[in-house]
Amino acid sequence: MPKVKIFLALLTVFFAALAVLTTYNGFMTLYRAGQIPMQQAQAAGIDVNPETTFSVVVLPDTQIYAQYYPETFCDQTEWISANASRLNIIFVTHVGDIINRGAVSKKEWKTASDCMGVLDGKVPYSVVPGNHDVDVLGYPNATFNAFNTTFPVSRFEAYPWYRGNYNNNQNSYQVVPAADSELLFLSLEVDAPDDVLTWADGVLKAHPDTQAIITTHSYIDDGTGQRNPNPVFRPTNSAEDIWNKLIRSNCNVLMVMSGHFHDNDGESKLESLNDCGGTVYQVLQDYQARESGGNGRLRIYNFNTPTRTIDAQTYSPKLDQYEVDEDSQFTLFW
Ligand SMILES: [Ca+2]
Repeated sequence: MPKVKIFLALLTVFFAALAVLTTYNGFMTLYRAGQIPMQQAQAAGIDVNPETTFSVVVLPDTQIYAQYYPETFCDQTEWISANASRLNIIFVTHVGDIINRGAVSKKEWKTASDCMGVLDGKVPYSVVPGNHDVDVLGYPNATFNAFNTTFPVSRFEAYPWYRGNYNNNQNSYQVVPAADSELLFLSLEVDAPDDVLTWADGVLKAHPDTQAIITTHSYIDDGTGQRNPNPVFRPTNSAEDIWNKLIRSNCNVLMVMSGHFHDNDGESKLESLNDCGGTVYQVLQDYQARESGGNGRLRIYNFNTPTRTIDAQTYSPKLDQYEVDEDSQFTLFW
């Protein structure tokens, strides 16, 4: 009898193992075929397939961390660095308002340099000035010398993905491999003046077959859900102007990332048709008005090539928590 029991026990273990293996293999087959969203695969503990999937991380306004919670700022980039391989993070784009108090705050710039420096040589990234990243807060004294000293062109120009700049590093663009293609990232200084838009137009037109993601500090207002009709702090171009003068006619622009506004909960997205009838996703993420300046919340966009989906996730490395309501976790199509 004991032999029978042992046999039955072994048989049970065998079939249980077979069931697990079959389920796992089936899951993997579907995932590799692009039939399972990346976030479900991640939840199942499966690394992404770099041939078909990749991630872009957006760092929203870090100004409150730079002033009060420097460890939260570094938590963000250390988490990105630690997960760059697992999530195949191809690029990190900071939306501006990196620091809070302008040039009086050398300590904030040091924090910004140190925390963004975690990514140096590890993950390609861009920074762009917001209205707080000026030497003296407010117009007309706004210059960006401290920004350009902290994040000079020389900090990036040796990287093959850093392709160009305008007004020092206030405006820059990068091209990175993305699965079987490439993506172009274009960062534009807050309230971009006409000469900046002329430069940006040239960059986009020089890469007509490369999809582009633009980052600029002030764009979607979460109070209205629309593009801001006014510039933030100087008499140059508003978000609506940037849409009309630059984005709508350059049909390779896929997304626009922004921060700055936090009238509601700092999250909003707007879909607009460009002049070719294609959809442009314009997304706001800014958690600075939340507890502790946002607790390090960042936005992850998981691109899946076979399904042409972009799964957005909002995550706090500090709390190890995802925000999963509909304006924080959603799927786009590209
Ligand atoms: Ca939310």
